[in-house]
Amino acid sequence: MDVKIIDFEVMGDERGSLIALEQNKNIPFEIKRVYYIFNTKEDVKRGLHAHKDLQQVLIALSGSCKILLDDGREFVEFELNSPDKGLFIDKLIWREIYDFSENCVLLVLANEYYKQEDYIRSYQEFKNYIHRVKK
Ligand code: T46
Repeated sequence: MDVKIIDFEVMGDERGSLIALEQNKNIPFEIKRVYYIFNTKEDVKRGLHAHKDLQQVLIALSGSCKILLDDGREFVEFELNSPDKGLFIDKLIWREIYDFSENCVLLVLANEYYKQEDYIRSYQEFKNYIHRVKK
């Protein structure tokens, strides 16, 4: 599955820590959009969609959450709980995000502007779509 954890270099000194994110360096694409998810209520699931083209990197700047990824063949679950780890998610992967801690701030870097038409919001439609494009 085209997903991977990226370990960011922490530039720490006696004052604390700093991480720099740079497009086409430790972020494997050109960054066109940044958004963050916070104040997520208990027992809420976010995501529940796939993207036709979008690539993203997710970073839990604070707190934690879990992410289930599904490329139509296999499932993999990650827990994000550290600001020095990013989760790269390629296009055509169904995602569900849950178990947000109260203090979770999830930063997302994306390689494209927001486009509603890039979303596949039905799981059955996702399965049909990947069957068409991947055969
Ligand atoms: C993803 C997961 C990790 C915008 O207007 N611009 C934006 O860039 C985004 C991402 C969202 N919105 C609006 C659309 C909705 O009215 O913000 C509202 C909440 O978005 P959504 O329901 O898509 O949020 P999530 O958390 O289910 O999904 C988001 C991203 O949409 C998605 O690409 O992978 O975070």
